[in-house]
Amino acid sequence: MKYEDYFADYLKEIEKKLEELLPAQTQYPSSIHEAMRYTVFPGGKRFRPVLTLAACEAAGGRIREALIPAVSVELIHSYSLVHDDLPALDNDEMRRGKWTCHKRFGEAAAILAGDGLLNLAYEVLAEVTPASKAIRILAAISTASGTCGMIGGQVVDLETSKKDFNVPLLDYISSHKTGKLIAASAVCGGLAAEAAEASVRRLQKYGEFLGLAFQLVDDLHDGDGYLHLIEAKAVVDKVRDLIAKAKKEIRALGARAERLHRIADFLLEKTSKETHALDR
Ligand code: GRG
Repeated sequence: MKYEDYFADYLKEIEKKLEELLPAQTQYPSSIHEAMRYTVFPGGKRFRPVLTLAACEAAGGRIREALIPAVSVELIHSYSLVHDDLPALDNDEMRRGKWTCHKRFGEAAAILAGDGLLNLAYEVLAEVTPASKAIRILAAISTASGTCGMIGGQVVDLETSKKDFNVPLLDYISSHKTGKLIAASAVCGGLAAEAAEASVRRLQKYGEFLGLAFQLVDDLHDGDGYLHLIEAKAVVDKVRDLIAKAKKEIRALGARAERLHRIADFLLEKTSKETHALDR
């Protein structure tokens, strides 16, 4: 079964919540709300919020308890893409088959739309109850997105010249730039379910292994990153090893973690597809 079909129920709830929480395009000042909505809809895979919902179920919670945190991580992800596409960073013109936010609305508007999405991510978390739960989720997301997380990874990536890249450094960059927010997505599901500390730690480890694997698969797709340093086969072996470790971490959560296993399997299937593409 395809990812979109297997997670159709999650995806429907995520779209509904995003639609509900993003200010209407007509809301004054409408230009920024238009740019924010342009960025979020239509979305990509919604990998991170799907992960949050699956982690919540794996920890014994109901998905409605994790919807706000799930949407919050997607908003952070969306802001990071808008800012990463800017001329000062990656200078990309296209994303998800359409103009990037700054190409469509101009640089100033894209900077502000990214800022708007980032702030909205935390604003919506204020609705989580009880407040003690909201604070733990907020701490997990903000730490993962900050300078010792996603932004830190991006900084090291920017500051490293091509000749200085090596595998340990790339592991740092990938596990921070990409892995931290993915790990936080899983952790937030556990926190939303008010899971025991041991389960939250398992979700964290699972998310870290999965997050690094996610970046490696992205590199296989783009022919970038690790592929400049090691053979494609070694990248694939590394992904397999990370996925095996991720799955092992959640074994103790039992049958409720079925969908977390499926997420890992989907990433593995994508790896096989990318490898076949490289072989051609
Ligand atoms: C905060 C200025 C600033 C930058 C943050 C992490 C980051 C830097 C930007 C994100 C851009 C990027 C290329 C990250 C690598 C992770 C990655 C593969 C992102 C694409 O995520 P997908 O595949 O995208 O989940 P969709 O389109 O499915 O949402």
